[in-house]
Amino acid sequence: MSLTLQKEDIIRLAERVAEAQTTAHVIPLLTEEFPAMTVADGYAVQQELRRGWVVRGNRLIGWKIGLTSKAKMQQMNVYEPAIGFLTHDMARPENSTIVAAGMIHPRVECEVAFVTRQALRGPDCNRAQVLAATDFVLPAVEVIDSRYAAYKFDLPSVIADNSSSARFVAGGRARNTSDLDLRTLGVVIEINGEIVATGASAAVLDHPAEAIARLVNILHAQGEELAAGSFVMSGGITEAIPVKAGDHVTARFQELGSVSMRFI
Ligand code: 0L1
Ligand code: MG
Repeated sequence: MSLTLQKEDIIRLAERVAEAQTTAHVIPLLTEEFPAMTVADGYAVQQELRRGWVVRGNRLIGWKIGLTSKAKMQQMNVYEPAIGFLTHDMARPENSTIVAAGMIHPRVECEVAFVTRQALRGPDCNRAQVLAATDFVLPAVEVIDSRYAAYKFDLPSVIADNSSSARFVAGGRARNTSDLDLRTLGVVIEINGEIVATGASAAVLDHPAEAIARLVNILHAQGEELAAGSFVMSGGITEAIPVKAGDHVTARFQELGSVSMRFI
C-alpha cells in the first residue's frame, strides 16, 4: 500500500499525536482530515513519532504487536495486527504504582514478551526463526491507552497513535522457550482480587512466536529489522480490561509467574 501523505503532513500529524500522548488528551481520528490515509501512511506517522521521541531523549528498547487475538480483534472491530515501538520511559517496574491520570482511558492486557539475542529480518520470518533467535520469554502486562475518543478508531489512525502504546510492566520468571510449550500457556488476570479474564497463549495467532514473526515482516515492509536484544510483546491473550485509579492488577501466567501493579 502506498503513501498518500506529504512529508509536512506526516510531521504535523506526528506532532499532534505526540502532544495528545504527553497531555493525555483525545484527538479526532487522523482519517477525518485525511480520509484516503493508508496503513503505510499510518506507519509513516508512527516512524516520525518515534524519531521525535528519540530526538527528545527517549531510548527505543523494543516493539509490540497488537490485535493478534480474536478476542482483541472483535473487541476493537479491527481485524489486522498492528505494531508499535516501545521506549524506556514506558516501562514500569514490577509491583509499581502507575498514575492513571497520566492516561485517558487505560486498559490492561497480558502478553508473552520475548527478548531476542539475534537480529531478525523479513520478509519471510517464521515461528522457528523467532524461537531460534529468542534469548528468553517473560510475562508482561501492557497498559494501552488510545488517544481517540471511546477507543474507536480505524487501522491507519491507530497505527499513527503507535498502536495505543502507553506503559508496560514485565516481570515474573524469565524462561527458555525450549523448556515450555509456549502455545498452551494459561493466563488469568485479576483486578482487586477478582478474576476478570482467562485465556491461553494459542489465542495469539496460534502461537506467540508467530506474532513476533508477523511483527518482523511488518518491520521489513518499512525497511527495518528487529535488532538483537529487543524486548518484544506478542499481543494480548484476552480482550483488554479497563482500569482506573485504585485498581490492583495481577496477571498470573502458567510457568512464567505473575506480574502485578497498582493504579493510583
Ligand atoms: O496492544 C494492542 O493490542 C493495541 C493495539 C491497538 C488497538 C487497541 O488499542 O486495542
Ligand atoms: Mg498489547
